[in-house]
Order: sequence, then C-alpha cells, then structure tokens
Amino acid sequence: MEAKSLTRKEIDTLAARLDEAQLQVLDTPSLADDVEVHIDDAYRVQEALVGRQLDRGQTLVGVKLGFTSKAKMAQMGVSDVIVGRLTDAMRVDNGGRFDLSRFIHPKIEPEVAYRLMQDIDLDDPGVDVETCVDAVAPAMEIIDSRYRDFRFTYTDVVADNTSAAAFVIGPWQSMRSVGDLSVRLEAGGQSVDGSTAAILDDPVNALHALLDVCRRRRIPLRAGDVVLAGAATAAIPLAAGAARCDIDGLGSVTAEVSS
Ligand code: OOG
Ligand code: MG
Repeated sequence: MEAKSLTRKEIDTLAARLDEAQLQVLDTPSLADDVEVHIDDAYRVQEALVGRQLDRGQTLVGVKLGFTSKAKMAQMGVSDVIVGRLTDAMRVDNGGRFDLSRFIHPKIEPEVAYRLMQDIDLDDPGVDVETCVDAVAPAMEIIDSRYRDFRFTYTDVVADNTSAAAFVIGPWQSMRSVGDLSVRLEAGGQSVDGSTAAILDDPVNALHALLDVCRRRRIPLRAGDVVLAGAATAAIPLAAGAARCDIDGLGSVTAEVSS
C-alpha cells in the first residue's frame, strides 16, 4: 500500500524529533512505529532536519552515500543506495581528537572520499560526473543512528540523514582510479579488513549512483563538496582510543577518540 504524503507540519515534526534525539543524545523509536513514510517524504524530512542544523549556523560541506556495499546492506538489512548531507560540524581533522559523549551508539566504517571541483548541473543530461572530481582520499565515517538499537527501515534511515554523525578525511591526492585496493580499519580494539571494490565494484561507480539520486531528490552538488562513497566493510562499534584506516596506495587517516 502506498503511504499517503505527509503535510508540511508532519514533516517538520518528524525532523524536530530526530534533531532533538541527536541534540539530547537520546535514541528515538523507528518513525514507522507511528506513521507510514513514503521515500519522497523521507527525503523531505532529511532536508528539514539538515535545515534545522543550518539554522543553527552549520554549513553544508558535502554529501554521503550509504549502502553502496553488500556488507553494509546485509548488516543493516537494506538494499538500495541512499544519500545524506554532511555539515562542517561533522568534520574532524585528520589526526584530530573528538569525544564520544556527543553520540548515542556510534560505529565507524572505512570509506573513500572524492572532492568535486565544480558545481554540477543536475539538469544537464550530458554531465560527466567523473570529470567533475579533482581529488580522492581515504576516509572514516562515524555513523550514529538516532533510532533505538540502531534499527530502522529504509525510509527511517533516509529521514535520519543516513545516520551521518562525523567524518575524517585523509590526505587528498589527485583524482585517480581506485578500483580494488585493500582496506583495513582499526578502532576501539577491533579491526576489519576489506577492499574498495566492495563499493559498487569500484568506488567511482558511487559517483554515478550519487548523481542519479541527487537528480531525483534535487540535492545540490557544488564545487568543493566532499563525497563519501560509502563504507567498504560493515561498520564496527566505536570506542575510546585510536582509530585508523589504511587503504593500500591511497594512504591513511587517523583520529583519537576520547570518552
Ligand atoms: C546508514 C548509513 C550507511 C554507508 O556507508 O553505507 C552508510 C547506517 O548504516 O546506519 O553510511
Ligand atoms: Mg558510511
């Protein structure tokens, strides 16, 4: 059955609920427990949620893809690519320190980041997204679902800005083909190994998937934007201590997590 579309007021109420969960570091039940949310409305909730963050002075610095790897889809029981937005408040410097206390139940995952060097015209059918990218880097993403027990539906996670919480980008290098490179993530005394090819066979394919979703959802792509291509492995719980991701031939990215 098709969910009926939500009113502006209902969208804003759901966005406020997710925003408060994040601000108070308190989880909230799945939206699906209360209301059936269509995917179009889930992206509207996401926009309203990010809008509240922008109203508090944050700025947009990029976008992120989710569920571009089978490991992530299997871990979360979801099977379609999703897009969320990154703000400056989520950015952690490479080698920098951040505190666990701002998160509900954070996990960390190894990612590949791209950087856009020009605005992308979503209405230009001829745009070649790969030529709009000037740099690539190893990255780590901290995800922190605002939903209880990290359990959500596909529309829930879209509304919750795809669990976006923080990210760390390693040294940028000129755009190059990534393909299949070994990945290792170590954090909180655990580690996970994988390959960049787990991201849609080659993370560059995430750029094409991104353009497709951004066209449909009218999510702007602008010069300077960071693009997180999605995790190469399942996420691992984040705990205090050193976090480090190494991607063969692409470099390393680190952060110090304090409790
Ligand atoms: C949703 C975010 C997924 C990725 O890289 O696949 C994501 C989640 O797992 O909570 O960021
Ligand atoms: Mg991710």
